[in-house]
Parts: sequence; structure tokens; C-alpha cells
Amino acid sequence: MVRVHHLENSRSHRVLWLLEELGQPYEVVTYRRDPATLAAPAALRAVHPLGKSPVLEDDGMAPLAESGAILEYLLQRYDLSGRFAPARGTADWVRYLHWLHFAEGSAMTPLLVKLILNRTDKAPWPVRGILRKALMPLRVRVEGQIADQLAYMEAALAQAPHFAGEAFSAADVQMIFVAEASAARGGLNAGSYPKLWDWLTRMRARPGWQRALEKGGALRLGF
Ligand SMILES: N[C@@H](CCC(=O)N[C@@H](CS)C(=O)NCC(=O)O)C(=O)O
Repeated sequence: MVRVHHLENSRSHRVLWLLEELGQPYEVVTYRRDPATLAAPAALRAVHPLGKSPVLEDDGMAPLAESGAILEYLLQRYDLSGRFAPARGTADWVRYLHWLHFAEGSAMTPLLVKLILNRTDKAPWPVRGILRKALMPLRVRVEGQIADQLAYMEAALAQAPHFAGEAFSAADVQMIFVAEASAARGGLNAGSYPKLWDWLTRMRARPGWQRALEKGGALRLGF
């Protein structure tokens, strides 16, 4: 039996979503974030030494961390007819590989730094003012990187309706967290990046995503 160790409001929504699209039965173990630090509870460390989510268990295998690796595992084990990845060796497959890895390998880093910068804005005065001034060069750089990657995603979706081409794939599943984080703190909206926004609207409307939200709780990233 597939078991997902799922932290509320997190990357593990992706795993629930792919399992819903696959129609694969699974069990969800839900963990709550610390309201002050947003950290995962210590109980997750008992499941995997990194103490982060998602973690997947399946038929007695060692617990698997990293959302991209989990999606690939699920496809190789449960998508035997290849519904959620383009055929190997095609141009779409190369696109698929790129976006599957771009999400965590590149896109999330500046979005995470922006999250940390936003939290320094909640420090008491005068610390807030000092931090704001000292961190301004970093903020400018990070916001520039976020804008660059949003423009890059927008250009890809001007060519095709999904990240790996015509068809929906696990690359779209992996990219939703990037898009949701960009909507929460990166300046993504209908006016700024209309193709990416349209893609996000279509992904949010998929019944599989809706069922993932019912099981995993709402995804609200405006921390
Ligand atoms: N690259 C990893 C990142 C895992 C990760 O950072 N997960 C976050 C949730 S979005 C987490 O568990 N945070 C809680 C913590 O660090 O305490 C993946 O894609 O699975």
C-alpha cells in the first residue's frame, strides 16, 4: 500500500495529485507545521532523517524523499501505459525532463529566499529597518531572478498548453508548487504572466487536483 507522509501546505500536495491522476489507492499521514517557525514536526524525522515532506512508503521499500524522485517512482511503478510522461527520446520527453528538474533544481531557490526575506519584515522595529536596508541588494537580486524565471515559464507556455507539450504530464504536477509559490509571493497574476496564469487556472480546475486538496487540505502559501 502506498503511504504519503504529507505536511500541510507543502510540496507533498504534488504527490497526492499524481496519485489521484493515476487512480492509485493510497493512505495519507498528515503532519502540521509549527505555527511560529513553519517547520515540520519532529515526528517526520522518525520517518526520514531529513525530517521534510513529502516522503513515500510503498510495499516495505525504504522511505523515499524528494518530490521529483517520488513522482518518477510512481510513474515507473504505476503508470505502465505511460499516460503522464511523453515517449522516451521525443522532443517532448526532453522538455518533460527539463521541467521536472527545473522546479526543485532552480525555481524554488529564489522563491524560498523571498519567503525568508518576507519574514524578516515581521521583525520588531528598529531591527526590521536595519535588516531591510542591509538585505536590499539581496532582495533586488532575488526579485530579478524570480521575474526571469516567470518570463521563462511564460515563454514555454506560449508555445504549448502544458510544460511538456500538448499533453498534461507529471512535469505539470511538479511545476504547480512553483506556480502557487509565485502567485503567493512572486508577482504571478492574470495580468503579469497571462499564459502561466491560464495554465495554473486549468491545473487548479482538474478533478484530480481538487481531490488532492480534499485529502491534503488547502494549499495557502502566503506565509
Ligand atoms: N526538494 C525537496 C524539498 C522538501 C522540503 O523542503 N519540504 C518542505 C515542505 S514544502 C518541508 O518539509 N519543510 C518543513 C521543514 O523544513 O521543517 C522536495 O521537493 O521534496
